[in-house]
Amino acid sequence: MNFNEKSAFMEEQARLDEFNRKLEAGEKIEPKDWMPERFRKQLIRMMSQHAHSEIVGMLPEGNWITRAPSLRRKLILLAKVQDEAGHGLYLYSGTETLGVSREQLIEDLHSGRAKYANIFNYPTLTWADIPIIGWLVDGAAIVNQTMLAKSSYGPYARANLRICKEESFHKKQGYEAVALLANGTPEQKKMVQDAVDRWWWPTLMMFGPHDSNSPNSSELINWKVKTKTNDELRQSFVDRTVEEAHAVGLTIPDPDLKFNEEIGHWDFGPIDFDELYRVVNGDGPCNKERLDARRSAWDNGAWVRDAASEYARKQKLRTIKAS
Ligand code: BYC
Repeated sequence: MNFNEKSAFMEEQARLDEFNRKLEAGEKIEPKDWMPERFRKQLIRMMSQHAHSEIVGMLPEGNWITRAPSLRRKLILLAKVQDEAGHGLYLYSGTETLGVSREQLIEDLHSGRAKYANIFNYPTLTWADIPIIGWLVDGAAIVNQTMLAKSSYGPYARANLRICKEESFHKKQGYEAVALLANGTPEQKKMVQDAVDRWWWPTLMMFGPHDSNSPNSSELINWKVKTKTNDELRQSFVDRTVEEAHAVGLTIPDPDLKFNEEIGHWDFGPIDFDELYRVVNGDGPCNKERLDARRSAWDNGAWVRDAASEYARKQKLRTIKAS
């Protein structure tokens, strides 16, 4: 090693030591801080998948805005779907701090290269699916994102903190509407139980594969991007949700569900991870419909993006002329 190589190596080592010191001390890594390339890549992967999930997640619910059963429910649903768009924007902005452009991320989604949460590839068949998404899907997201709000990457942690505040309203409105249906007419009870039966297992899949099959977890946990494992979070979701289901007289569609007195947790049956991988890799009930809807929204919105950038260009020219 010559002198230049040796000093470059020592500089790199000093940067890595500082990065590790910050993680160890519980300090956040910020966009201008040095970070290992692999850390940056892992964050881009995870944050962009999260951003895509929020945006694609607007579609199954958006589908019911015109058919909400009352003005109150329509207002709530409109506000919720709009919140999800906002979450996508915080997360795309956060991902851009890592040096990747939003256009590239959107292109990855539209070309089918990027992943997004499995759950949004299932159809919303009846009105009861909307409260169930609020209760189960947003409920699962809160468990996961409360942990991510403590993530070691500053912009991701702050985005999740804000998202969780809104998600907690989403879950509450969902559970309130679920409770109403569960205590309603026999038809309403049947409709909401059918929705629980269809959404329960895909919701458990949202937490990802078991820890023993999760290739990214240990690295993310070492870097404190994730502070809990997929299985720990899934168990915490099951424990709180089973109690909520029983409180309103709903049944969880799992014959193996049983409270384990010894460990103080609910044991549950095996998850069909083949289904998770099938859906994530493009073969779910609605993958094609979701991507088609995203692409056509992007194409139809081209004139808005053009008008906005032309306006910004003219404003800039005016400012230059005035100065
Ligand atoms: N869906 O090594 P693993 C919302 C992939 S939206 C799809 O355990 P990791 C809402 C995984 O990406 C909130 N793919 O990965 C919006 C990886 O593939 P690659 C959505 C999944 O990263 C609108 C491979 O499987 N929340 O709340 O350690 C309306 C191996 O997995 C899934 C987030 O996005 C899945 N479920 O852990 C209503 C949270 N699971 O990339 C509500 C942010 C696994 O290596 N993300 N995969 O090819 C995370 O917390 C983590 O990335 C995961 C996976 C827990 C999802």
